[in-house]
Amino acid sequence: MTTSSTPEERFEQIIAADSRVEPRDWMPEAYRKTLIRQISQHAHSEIIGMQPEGNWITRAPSLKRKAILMAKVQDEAGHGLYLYSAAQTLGMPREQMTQDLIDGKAKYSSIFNYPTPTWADMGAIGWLVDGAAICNQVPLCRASYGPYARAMVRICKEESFHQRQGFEILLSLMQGTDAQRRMAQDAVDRWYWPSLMMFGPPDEQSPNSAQSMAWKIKRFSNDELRQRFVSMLVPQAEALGVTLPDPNLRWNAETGRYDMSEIDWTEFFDVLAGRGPMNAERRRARREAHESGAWVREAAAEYARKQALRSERAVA
Ligand code: BYC
Repeated sequence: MTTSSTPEERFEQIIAADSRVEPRDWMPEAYRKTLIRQISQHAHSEIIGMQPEGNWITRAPSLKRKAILMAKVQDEAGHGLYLYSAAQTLGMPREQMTQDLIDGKAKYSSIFNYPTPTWADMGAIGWLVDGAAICNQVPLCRASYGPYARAMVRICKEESFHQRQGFEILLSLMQGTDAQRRMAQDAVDRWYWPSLMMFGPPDEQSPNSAQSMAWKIKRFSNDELRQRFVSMLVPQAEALGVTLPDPNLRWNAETGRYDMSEIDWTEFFDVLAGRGPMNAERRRARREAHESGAWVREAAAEYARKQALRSERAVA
């Protein structure tokens, strides 16, 4: 790299070399904004994503299931924290992100606006939602922004465990009674289409994809990742003995892709506009948790103040 190159040129060189942009590096304002948008939405998704499963911690069918579910929900809190920290390296204050979420100004994944009425939903979320998350997020481990890519490496390791625990819940149900098999199939029927929507709108309606791919934040388009996900699901559904609820789903040897029915994009855009079955409830619960946690933030700030005073005195 020549020392005479401009900051713009150095940025372009980093991207072209498949290297990492770090917080100290100059970056275009639009690149910074895109990252803040995507990373903060992702962080919010992890935090809101704790709610549908958090609902089942007290009702898990055994102590072992309860411990596993609690660990998974805790992992999601951790993912949210890594991602908020990554967004903070771009100059976005954490308080601002939290406030935007509570005020309904910030987006989070559409998937978390659906209810979880049965235990089988924990299996379907793990298998389908975490499965979709893995397909979407493994390529993000190679995202061009260093702190995001590094956070994703750890997140993806944990997501693989999450997906396997969901698969195993469904497998146990499918090996159980008729009622349990029906419960598992019903959950798969309800979560399949929303999980396909997680990848975002079709490529021709995705305003951010082209630029994000040019900047190597996204490595694959929304539709490409959706196809990969379906290819991963088909053999797993067979192993489980569940039916994916799409009568038109079949392998097309000519195109080398799966043919599938049209996704109901009206439902997706309705959920994004705040009209999903659980949107209001998710935001209400997040706001209440934030308000009732005020004393924890105050206590932590006071503790930090006292620690700082103590180390100042020790130095003096
Ligand atoms: N839900 O131009 P596009 C998880 C928005 S966490 C809501 O394609 P982009 C997990 C999009 O933001 C799951 N909004 O956008 C957690 C954009 O709106 P704005 C979250 C969506 O960014 C706990 C507009 O639609 N995963 O897996 O190029 C437990 C146009 O879309 C959605 C991530 O966040 C959606 N599904 O691509 C278990 C991964 N889809 O911002 C699991 C990181 C699109 O212009 N994010 N929108 O107002 C990404 O990979 C990308 O941001 C997306 C969208 C593929 C989601």
